[in-house]
Amino acid sequence: MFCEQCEQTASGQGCHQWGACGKSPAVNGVQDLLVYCLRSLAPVALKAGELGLSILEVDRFTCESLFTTMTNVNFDQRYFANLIRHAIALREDLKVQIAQSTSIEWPEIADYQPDFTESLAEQGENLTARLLESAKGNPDIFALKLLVLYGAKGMASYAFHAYELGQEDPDIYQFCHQALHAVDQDHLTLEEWVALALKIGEMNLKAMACLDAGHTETYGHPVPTTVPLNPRPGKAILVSGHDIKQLAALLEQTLDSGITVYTHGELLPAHGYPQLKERYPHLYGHYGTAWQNQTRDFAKFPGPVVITTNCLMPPHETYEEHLYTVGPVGFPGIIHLPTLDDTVDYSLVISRAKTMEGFTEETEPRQVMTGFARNAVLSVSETIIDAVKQGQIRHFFLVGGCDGAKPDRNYYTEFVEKVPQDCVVLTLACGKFRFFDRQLGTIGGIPRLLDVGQCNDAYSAIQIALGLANAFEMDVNELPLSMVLSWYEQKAIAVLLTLLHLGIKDIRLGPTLPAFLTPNVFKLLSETYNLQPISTPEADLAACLAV
Ligand code: FS2
Ligand code: SF4
Repeated sequence: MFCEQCEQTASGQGCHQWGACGKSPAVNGVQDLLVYCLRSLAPVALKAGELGLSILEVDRFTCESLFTTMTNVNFDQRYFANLIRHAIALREDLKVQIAQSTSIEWPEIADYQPDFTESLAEQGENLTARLLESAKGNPDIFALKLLVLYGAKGMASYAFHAYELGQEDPDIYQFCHQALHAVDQDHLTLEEWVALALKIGEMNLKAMACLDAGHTETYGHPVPTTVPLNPRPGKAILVSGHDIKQLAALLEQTLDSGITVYTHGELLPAHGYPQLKERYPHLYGHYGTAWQNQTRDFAKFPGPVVITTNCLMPPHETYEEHLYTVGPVGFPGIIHLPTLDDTVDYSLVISRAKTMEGFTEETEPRQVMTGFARNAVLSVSETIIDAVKQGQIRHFFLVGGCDGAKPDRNYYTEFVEKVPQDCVVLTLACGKFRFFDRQLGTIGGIPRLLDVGQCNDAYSAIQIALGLANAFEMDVNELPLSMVLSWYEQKAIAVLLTLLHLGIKDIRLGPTLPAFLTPNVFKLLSETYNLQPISTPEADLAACLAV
């Protein structure tokens, strides 16, 4: 087994025996085989697109499939076996269609055929072993190939979410196939690989813009919203992951049921969407913190739990019988909810909630705020600009990104705690749960801690930065703004590439640097963008404020 795609990769050296995320070598093998089959589909899809054939199904399938191979999404071998079969079937069908208008000599990979009578996991492992062998001559190129592949997974996941909300861009799909096809190219130079990685950043910005449009056109622009952290007595359902459309579907199906719906993890920002707030009063509060604490949070929750996207951990026996997955998420033995007429049917979850105890007692009120997305922040940009000009706000920090179990992630908590009183912290994604309930007060009526949203809302944070730069009439790199980011999985890689594509400099990245980047590749990025690893909260704060 070989996997290096996330921050918790074993000993910073790659997972070779078993995934630190709980992924078995067998699941890793079928995931690798699926990615190989998507790579074999890519040149055929590109040709079909060139010929004007309809490939929307292939486009969507490719993005959803890539999403399933991301960290903490799906652990079910049978699910991957089905996707592998489907990838080959789609490819062969396209070839037949193409043959009707032209004759093509396909590259070897486009004729690859897995042997479904043998172990698919072993076949995937063998293909990855071949890829690793070929990398020995040039580790820097291999690092950039992985950067492109992992970045493409992140981009594909955003494109998938956007598609669910009715937003699609053929350019993103086409580029996704190009990026997958590139992994098989051995003639690209280092500079060309870097350019391709930055192109992922560019196309990921488009994918995130589509997703933002999907969210805001469907549910309205988020507004600042107070969210209770204390449960209220009554039957309860907990929804985790990022998928707001799935949350909305569950809310619709539980309307007038008397069941209270709580968000978990990255669904906290859902409370800020007007169309959800107004229509669904039973969308009440938030329960628990970041994904890596789910075994504790889910075990205590007195109702069923639905996971809509990453990050799923291997479930404990204390809650596995009332845990449910939807969409691309899966785990063997855990019920995957059926879809009827394009909508997930939550009746199993609802009936389970009715048989479980629910919350029985009032607890002391606690609350947090969310909903400071681009519209909310930029609508008060004049107040913000005045506060900066009058010296009330000295600096902005974007402290955002993923969370994880490693103790060195305490850096981010300490960093926020040490931010001086005359500075504002913008945050997003699940890393915020280390400090999201801190009472940091306000400056001239502006809260000092502003939750922009999920990791999926990185687009909103970028628009805030660009909007402020525009209002101040300066380059974004001249703003009194520092980005201190935490990464964990492949969406974070795609977002980092977007920030680099936008020319944003001086980003601090942690808690560790990606294991798959070689020192040479990182040096190249740091020389161009002054991308740097985090050091200590004190030293980094001082350096940011000295500029
Ligand atoms: Fe957090 Fe996990 Fe959001 Fe990442 S819930 S680390 O995959 O997507 O951020
Ligand atoms: Fe290891 Fe991360 Fe890959 Fe899981 S996803 S096997 S933890 S590198």
